[in-house]
Amino acid sequence: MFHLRTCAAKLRPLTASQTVKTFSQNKPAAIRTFQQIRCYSAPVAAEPFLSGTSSNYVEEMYCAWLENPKSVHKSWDIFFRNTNAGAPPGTAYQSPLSLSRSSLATVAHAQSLMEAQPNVDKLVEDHLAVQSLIRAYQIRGHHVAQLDPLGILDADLDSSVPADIISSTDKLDLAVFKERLRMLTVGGFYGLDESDLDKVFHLPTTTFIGGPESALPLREIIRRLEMAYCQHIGVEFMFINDLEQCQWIRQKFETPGIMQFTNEEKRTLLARLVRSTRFEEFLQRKWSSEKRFGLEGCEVLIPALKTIIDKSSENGVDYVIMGMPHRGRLNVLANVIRKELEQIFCQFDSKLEAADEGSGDMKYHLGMYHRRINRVTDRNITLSLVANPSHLEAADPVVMGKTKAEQFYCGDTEGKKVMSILLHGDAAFAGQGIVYETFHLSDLPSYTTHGTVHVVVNNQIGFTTDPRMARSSPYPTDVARVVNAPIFHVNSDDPEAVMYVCKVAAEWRSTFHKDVVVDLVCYRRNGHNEMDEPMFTQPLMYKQIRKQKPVLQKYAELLVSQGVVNQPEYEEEISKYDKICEEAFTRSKDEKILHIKHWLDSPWPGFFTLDGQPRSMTCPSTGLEEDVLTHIGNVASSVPVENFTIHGGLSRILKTRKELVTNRTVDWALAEYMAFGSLLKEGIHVRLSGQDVERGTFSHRHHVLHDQNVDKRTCIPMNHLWPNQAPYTVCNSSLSEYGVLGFELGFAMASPNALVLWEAQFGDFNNMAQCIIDQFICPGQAKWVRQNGIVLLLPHGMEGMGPEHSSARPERFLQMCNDDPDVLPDLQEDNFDINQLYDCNWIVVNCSTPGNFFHVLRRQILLPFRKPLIVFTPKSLLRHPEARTSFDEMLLGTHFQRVIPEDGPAAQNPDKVKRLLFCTGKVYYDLTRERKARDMAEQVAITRIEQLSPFPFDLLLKEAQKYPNAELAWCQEEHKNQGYYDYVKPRLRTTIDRAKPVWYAGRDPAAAPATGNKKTHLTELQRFLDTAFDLDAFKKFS
Ligand SMILES: Cc1ncc(C[n+]2csc(CCOP(=O)(O)OP(=O)(O)O)c2C)c(N)n1
Repeated sequence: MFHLRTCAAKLRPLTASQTVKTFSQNKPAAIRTFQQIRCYSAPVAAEPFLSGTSSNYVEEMYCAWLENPKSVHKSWDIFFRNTNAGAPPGTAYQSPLSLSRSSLATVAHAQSLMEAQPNVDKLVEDHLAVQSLIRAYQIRGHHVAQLDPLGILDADLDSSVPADIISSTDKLDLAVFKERLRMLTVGGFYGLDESDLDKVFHLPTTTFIGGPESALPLREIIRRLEMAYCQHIGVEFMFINDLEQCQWIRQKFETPGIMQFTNEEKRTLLARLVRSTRFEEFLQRKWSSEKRFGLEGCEVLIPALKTIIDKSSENGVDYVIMGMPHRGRLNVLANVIRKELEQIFCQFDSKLEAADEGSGDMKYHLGMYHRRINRVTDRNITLSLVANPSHLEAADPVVMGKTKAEQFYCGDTEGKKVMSILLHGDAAFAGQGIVYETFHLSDLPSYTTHGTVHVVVNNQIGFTTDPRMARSSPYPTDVARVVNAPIFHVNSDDPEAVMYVCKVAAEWRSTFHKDVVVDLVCYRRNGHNEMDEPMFTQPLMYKQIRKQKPVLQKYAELLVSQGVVNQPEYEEEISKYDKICEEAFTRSKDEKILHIKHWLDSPWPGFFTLDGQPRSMTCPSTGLEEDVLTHIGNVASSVPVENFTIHGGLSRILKTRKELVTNRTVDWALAEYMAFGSLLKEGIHVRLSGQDVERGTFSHRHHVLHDQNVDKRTCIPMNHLWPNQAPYTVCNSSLSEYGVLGFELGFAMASPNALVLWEAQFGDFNNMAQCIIDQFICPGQAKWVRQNGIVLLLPHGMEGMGPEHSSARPERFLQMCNDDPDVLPDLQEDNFDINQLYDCNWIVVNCSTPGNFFHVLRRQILLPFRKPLIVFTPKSLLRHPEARTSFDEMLLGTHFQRVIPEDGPAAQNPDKVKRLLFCTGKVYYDLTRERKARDMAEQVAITRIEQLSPFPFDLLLKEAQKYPNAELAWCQEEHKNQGYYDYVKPRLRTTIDRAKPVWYAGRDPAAAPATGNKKTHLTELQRFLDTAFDLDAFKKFS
């Protein structure tokens, strides 16, 4: 009644024609509008038979009548006409004089029953009861669907049958069924009588169970609902708040006889099951003591994925990017992606050596990329399986990011050509928060991939843990409900039901471009891996599993009994595939060496030589012509569109920028602008993503201007730089570090010709994305031979803001660098600096000037290879008057400075220098201020290490040698057990062959990154500055 009351209060009664007009005018926005106009005239609302539950039913009738008065029963037509004409409550209903809509005998029977019905209340109530019953099945039918192939577990962890569903869990037991019906009918839930079972009821427009019929006897209604919702498919969709989408799903599952397969399709399905099953059996025969995380118990996964791919290919998709965990990975590689079997088999040969770098345990983690013809559609299709760590679900956002990039670079703005499929285990899908974070990216404009098909291998166990101990939600898939994704649970021992839901899932994606979940409820025939004993922990389940006939055998028997195949044909199919495996096995023995580069998920054709080497080992100047700098500066300080009103505060910021450009200098924001803008000119796509990056957390960037007078009107000046420039993407992200960094990493995988940056709101939040950093960014190339040039911008610095916003944890990034602290490399080597970069696992910098920041960003793209770049970015330096760079240091011929040497009076008379302080980043400005205050410019030299890793041994050796009489000290503002000290000290000692000590000036060790007390912060700062400039400070230790 809520709708009725509120709408009736708000709206005056409309005539039928008025209302119809309103409805049809609103048609294009049908779904939302539908709900908005869901209102009756006041007299209807006052009808005595309208109660809470009846209102939905009558609303629906009313809406149908508005669209087409003939679509509803004559009695309703008269009723609505009368109420709209102002008939007083209780008088609008008239028994129909003639009911001529259907020629069906059943309907005629129903009509005669209706006409004979003296009591209109009873008529409405009975219809409402039937309506409620239908809705109950649509909402809760999946709870009683027969989903578990073992028949011992309830997929929703609940053995009870919802109170408003007539089915019993044991449908064969007629007595139970009758009892339940009796409870729900006679004086029970629905108020129907058992005799009503043969009465015919008009079907509402929200069901398709009637097929061509608009009315059915109750008994048949129940039977059809049972068929649609309570067999081997459980459809969860009624939470979707879009009527069109709900109708679409109802139509797909309720329409009688819709689940039909041709004999050809059945034979293809059988052949695919043969491959899936026999592949695992082959591996088991050949390597019985190897772990392979086999698919036994969910062999149907292979035909399921192939069906999704076939259907998507039919709908225009030509590139599918997949992510998956361990379970069945080899089978997917072999039978879905079609990796050569010998390449897979030779992974089991522990004696084979790898031709290239890459760590072990590869066969469950390596990726793959393969272009081929889809045999069903005869269209080209590219399949890519993204390499992943064992951290379950971590690859989800990476797959999404790569998919988005591939869509972006081929101009596929609606996801019609490129799509992603993500596979999950049930325990991981329910347990890992990254699943939720990834779902939340699915509908954001700069992150959407226009629908992912999720397939859950729901073997109802996680290693040894029972689902009842592993999740609090009924299904492992409930997380998908937050984005209104329909969820199709299906019993995996019914291959045809599986194929059907996979077809529907693929159609859903290509129709609505939204996520969808297929939950393959299955079992795991062996232990977690083949070496594992499952009976320790799941004895009864595994007793049942031992009795379970493999799905291939069951399906083959079914098809033989149906005459679709005969036994010899089936056996022939098996021996054909076994032979393929055997031959590949023989060939695999000829493989002498493993080529991990054959397992790349994202090859970059053209970027490397054919051998996979960089095309050169040099890096050109990262400087620019002056007119380019000036042009970018002018655009950055203007509003490049007409009639666009910006905020007054922003006008002042742009004015200051303009002054900087006039004075040929840049601050931090302008330096970034110059780097991005110039790369765009060179055809390099730039994408900056992260929380509030558009404006910049510290309000310094302002890459998106907002018209102060027109809602949502924005302008991105960076996209107005040059006529044929590459596009610039800047996007505020969802509040997820794990998800968004993973996404950007995936985006950066797709092409080497893009600068992809992720900025943390504050650097310390990078720990929320630790898994992406530890498992992908740091070791990605070493594990998977895959380069990636992602840039992490991590605001860092001790500004007295307390422990929560100070440290981006440089110590962690530095601790994971692969250079040896104790070995001095060959400094005479040609291109020493580039070689060092090529060998490192990532580059870590802390720039002290905007100009150097500009150079390092440009170098990232001008290098002939790709490495992740970690940049500790400043906060106070963004506005520091001394943190400025002249155009002169950014012109052609200039480079990124790995080290900025002292260039003041100390450098003029180096012999007189008593102390050489090494530092990095913003503390430099504190040090120079203090040195000036103490008038020690001749005694103390200060050298900045801008590139921390790879460590600039060569340049620092020169610096150390330049000041022969100076003590060496490392100065940092971070606590001693944090920051850079532990990384820098041994390397500096190696640089000078341990000839001198390297002293420390900085904060004491501490548990927290910073004090929460501003005064203590300043006291600590002063204390370490005192140490840095007290030339006797270290005497007591020497
Ligand atoms: C993030 C993470 N935590 C723990 C593990 C260890 N682990 C490997 S498989 C597994 C069970 C996974 O169960 P499920 O997701 O249901 O997949 P299944 O193995 O049953 O296919 C666990 C806990 C892991 N790989 N990743």
